[in-house]
Amino acid sequence: MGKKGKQLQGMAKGYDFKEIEEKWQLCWEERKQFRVTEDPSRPKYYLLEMYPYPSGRIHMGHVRNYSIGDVVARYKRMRGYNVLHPMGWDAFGLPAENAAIENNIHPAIWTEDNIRYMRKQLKRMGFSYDWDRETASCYRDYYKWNQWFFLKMYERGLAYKRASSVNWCDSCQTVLANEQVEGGLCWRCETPVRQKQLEQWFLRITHYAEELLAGLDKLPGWPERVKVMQRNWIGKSVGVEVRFPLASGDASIPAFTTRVDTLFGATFILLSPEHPMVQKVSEETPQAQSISLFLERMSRADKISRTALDAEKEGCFTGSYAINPATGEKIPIWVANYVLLEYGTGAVMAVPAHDQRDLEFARKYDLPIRVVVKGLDGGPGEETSAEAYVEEGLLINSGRFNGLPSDRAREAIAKHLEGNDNGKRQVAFRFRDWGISRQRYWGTPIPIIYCDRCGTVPVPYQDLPVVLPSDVQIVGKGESPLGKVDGFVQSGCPKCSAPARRETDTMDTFVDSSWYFLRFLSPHNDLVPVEEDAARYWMPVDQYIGGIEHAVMHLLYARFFTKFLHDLNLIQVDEPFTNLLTQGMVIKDGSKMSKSKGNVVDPNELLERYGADTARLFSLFASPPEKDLDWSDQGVEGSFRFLNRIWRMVETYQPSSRSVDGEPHLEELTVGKDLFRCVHQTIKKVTEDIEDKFHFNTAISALMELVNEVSQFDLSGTEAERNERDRVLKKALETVLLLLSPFSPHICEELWRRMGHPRSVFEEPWPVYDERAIAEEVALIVVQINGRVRHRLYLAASSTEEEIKGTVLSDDRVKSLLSGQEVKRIVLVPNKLVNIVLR
Ligand code: ANZ
Ligand code: ZN
Repeated sequence: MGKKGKQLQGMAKGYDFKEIEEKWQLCWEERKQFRVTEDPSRPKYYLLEMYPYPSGRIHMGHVRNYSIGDVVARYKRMRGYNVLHPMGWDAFGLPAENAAIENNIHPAIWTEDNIRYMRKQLKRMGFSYDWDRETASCYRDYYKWNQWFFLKMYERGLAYKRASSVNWCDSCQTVLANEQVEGGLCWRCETPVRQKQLEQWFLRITHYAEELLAGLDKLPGWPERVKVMQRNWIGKSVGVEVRFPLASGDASIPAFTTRVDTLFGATFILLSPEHPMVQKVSEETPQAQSISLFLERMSRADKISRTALDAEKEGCFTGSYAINPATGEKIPIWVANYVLLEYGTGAVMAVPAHDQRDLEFARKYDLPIRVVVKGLDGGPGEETSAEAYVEEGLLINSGRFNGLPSDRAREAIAKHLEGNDNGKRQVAFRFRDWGISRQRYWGTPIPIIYCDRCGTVPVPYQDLPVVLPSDVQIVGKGESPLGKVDGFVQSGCPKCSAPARRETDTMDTFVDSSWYFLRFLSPHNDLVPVEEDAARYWMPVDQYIGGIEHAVMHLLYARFFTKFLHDLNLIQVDEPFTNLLTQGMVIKDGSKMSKSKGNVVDPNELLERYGADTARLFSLFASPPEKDLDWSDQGVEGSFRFLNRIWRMVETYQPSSRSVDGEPHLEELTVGKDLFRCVHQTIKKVTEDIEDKFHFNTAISALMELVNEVSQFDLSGTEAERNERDRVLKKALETVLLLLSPFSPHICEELWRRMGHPRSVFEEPWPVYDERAIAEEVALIVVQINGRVRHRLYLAASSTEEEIKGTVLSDDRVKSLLSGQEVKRIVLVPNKLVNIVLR
């Protein structure tokens, strides 16, 4: 603490950033400079950064994320795009409720206070948002549409309720998604997670499984690793569902396998402890007692550690048998800890010779092991070893399928099973439907009413929104807080008007963030969630920027919602984000900045001491956006010094007495060519670095080099030379300001005006470079016509004879001199002279 206090104290010496930044923020705001509307005459660019949770104050991660986005937004505007750059608040969620419990403050007030404070902070950073589009997901005109989408899904069978075992945190008293369980612990409070059965609402994201997979192939602008994570999460497997009749003959157990080629080696069946058949196959057997003890124990174990690859395999015999449809043998049915109810059919045909987990299980309980695949090159033979042979190979011990390679055997056995009605080809997905029920207050009420007579009744559309009541006691214990608000729970049945009960669960807040990018397009329209014309114009998001921690859930849910809204004909696109940038973390002293590590730098301190322009510049300069950013006090100090240097340079710049208006041209220059070349090289470099994957750090380096050149520039000479040099210098200074303006907007805006420009620097076009000026070596070509010197041209020294002739003949001046006369021949002295001989 003491260290931090010493380093970030008082105001740094230098230009008066405070006054300048306030001045321009106010000006931009009053002029509503970044407000946009649909304009078909201009190309659109939708730039979006992940909207923040209003936790209280912004952190360095926000500063970085939003600085990256703001460079792109300002740059694209200067390139002539109509840029939509909105900001809002992911305002529902648990911390508001925790604050309510701890500090006895209402979540709505806590959230509103936080939003007010963080909005001020973002404005102090000078981000160029269209603030007129600001919205927050806790507003009823926002969450009304969550409810509307839910009802649309419900009508189509895409929202449904079922009992399911959920991850439960006793401390947060809430259901956790699998992804919110880290190593068996709650991601927020690190309490061990346990399993609990609850009636839950689900969204049928699996309905879109194939589309969500296929869509990834149409997203070249996404990082490969994010696509890989999504593919793995979806987890598509192609296999066969094999039917194993019970030996008792009165039912059968389907089991999903990707290795039906090993069917002859299936020597026992495994059921998940939660499998509905367990009861039936174990009752009235001598094992009934031990099975119920085993199930009891399993219900207390958490699923994640139970099914971990290295977890001890545990099981219990049910006392019943099934028939292997390939061999006709009776094989025992066991219950095993590592079989999941939710995957495939919740039952496994165990092939211990070729599956490592089954092998460990068979060894432990002394169950038969039969090798049915051997390596192509002979490989392991009939003997089993410590390791299961999991590779493909040639079939043995498999009756008439012997000798077939695994892939062909899978085909043949699948066909055979299908012919006898003993199985069917199946595709299984590892990911599950999205459980959205939360037993929480601060979220979107699920618009459902339960009536004793009519059952589950959706709230009619005209009754939306189901408003979250504000008079609520939040104690953090027991059932959903809404359940205790009588005025909310008691309601009339929309169908029969009898007294009925409202659903008291609220929605997962990931529902809010699954479509907020659409709400920004028409945030104040109360009749539709998103206006069709606005969506047609703005969608898809051209560039999305956010943290890698959202690679799976948020981005998958947003893609799911987009596909659903596309199918509702609300929007044309079926993928929301064309390009995705996942920025790295902010690191200090070797670990991620976090409260628990005590290595947090508060952006406020940075703003106080150095100002927004320095904070932005540092976070962009310190590393490329996708990499982690290592915090360094010297780096901040260096960025500040750089801005001060520019400040002094422009402030001390005195235009020479003669007018220096107009762009200098390469052709006319006799002095100052090196700086002129450097200016154009820098334009090229900065432009390409921004365009090409946002290499802001190298762009800023190039600007620093240009500033160096400027500071060493010699203005002496004859009056004519001084004037010429002065024009180059002015061009250089202006270019620095234009190129730097997306990074450090306030200082550039101020200096731009001080140089005498009436317009905002952000209304200027982005500078373009002259291809000839950046060629490393430039040659002066004297153009003669019939032996008389008529013109001079600069050309890249590396130009070929053909290029030189082409450039000379297409030069406007030369063309007018020739005025259509026929050229007899051209005499060329490379890099020196072109003589055009006319007839
Ligand atoms: C027999 C077999 C033999 C299998 C063999 C594998 C190797 P992927 O590829 O991830 O889709 N399985 C099926 N349902 C399961 C469940 N509910 N819980 C745990 N395991 C389950 O995995 C498919 C394989 O996982 C299936 O293929 C099945 O084991 C197992 F040499 O069937 B296999
Ligand atoms: Zn009713």
